[in-house]
Amino acid sequence: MELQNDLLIRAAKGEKTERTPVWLMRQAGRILPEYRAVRNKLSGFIELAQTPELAAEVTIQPVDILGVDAAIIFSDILVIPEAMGLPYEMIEKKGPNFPSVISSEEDVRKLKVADAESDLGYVLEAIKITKKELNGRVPLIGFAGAPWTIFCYMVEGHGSKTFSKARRMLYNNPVLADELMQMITDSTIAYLKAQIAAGANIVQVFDSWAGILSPEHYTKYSMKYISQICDAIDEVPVTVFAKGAFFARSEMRHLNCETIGLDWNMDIAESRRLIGEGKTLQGNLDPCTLYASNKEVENATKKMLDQFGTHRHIANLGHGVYPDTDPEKVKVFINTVKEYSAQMRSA
Ligand code: 1CP
Repeated sequence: MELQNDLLIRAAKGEKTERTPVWLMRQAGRILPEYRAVRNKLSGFIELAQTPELAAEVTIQPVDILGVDAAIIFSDILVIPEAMGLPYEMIEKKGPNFPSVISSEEDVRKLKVADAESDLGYVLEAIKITKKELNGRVPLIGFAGAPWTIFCYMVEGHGSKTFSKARRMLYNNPVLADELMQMITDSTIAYLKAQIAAGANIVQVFDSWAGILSPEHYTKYSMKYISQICDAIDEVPVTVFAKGAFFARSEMRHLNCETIGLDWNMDIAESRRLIGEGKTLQGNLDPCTLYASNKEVENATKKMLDQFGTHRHIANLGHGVYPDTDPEKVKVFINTVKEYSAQMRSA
């Protein structure tokens, strides 16, 4: 199936585009009343994610309602630990929780490398249905968590400001930490390849907890495994979004990936200098900008576009859209990107 709108893919590859493509991290399943209507029919997030027809429906909603240039498959990064043998639950208004966590060698022995087809078939099925229903309108983004971020949840059991249990293991049992992260990496590579085989046109690796590691540990425990993933995926473009890893930007220049995501703390010109001309940059409007007036959203978006320029940029927020954001403000952001970035090219 040929894509009618392939702006995102072309921008990722560094090709010329008529305008800057735009999508939002966490665009599905957060802000739309249409999403909540679907979700309220079910017991919760997990049931929705595991019901391929409905997962496909909420994946496509932002394309129809917001006009984004890509869909991202409705799932979560935590399906990988579950597929490895560590199930999670999603607690309403609180987030994910793992009833058991990994703290010893014995715990790691009980895990396995995920088998994408048998353990994550429901995601692959959702991708196939989504692709059919999208019918080539926009590309579909597949995704996974970076091994370090997944490790954080498997060791800590839930979200945390410091993830000090996870970081403690890097000091107290680095051999075990490496062993677990290698298993996560092998599972993730198999999973991303299966997403691509099912129809994902591009994949993104989310390293949401990159910013809590020291630069030294980041290289040793996160980049090491992200590099393996980038090297293993050659079928489609790869995006790496490492939130808070401002200290690792020059190192990211060497990753075997097409796009680097920037969070809103990262200066655009400085990032371009550090990362070089060889990569596309994605981002990076402060998600809180969308609480401002329409005029302010428009101005901030234009300023961001001016800073990135017309080449090798994918417009996005600097992290996921916040759940209480007004979808109308999201539309102002999206429409401003579309109109202003086209104008920039004809000026
Ligand atoms: O666009 C989308 O929303 C699509 C699907 C998607 C994605 C890309 C979900 C659904 N989760 C994710 C990624 C994800 N999940 C990340 C990486 C991106 C980021 O940094 O935001 C992370 C860290 C998670 C883990 C997670 N899942 C959290 C954060 C917990 C913490 O430590 O603070 C939470 C709250 C979830 C739950 C979740 N995931 C997705 C949805 C729709 C929900 C809400 C669950 C519900 O509806 O009850």
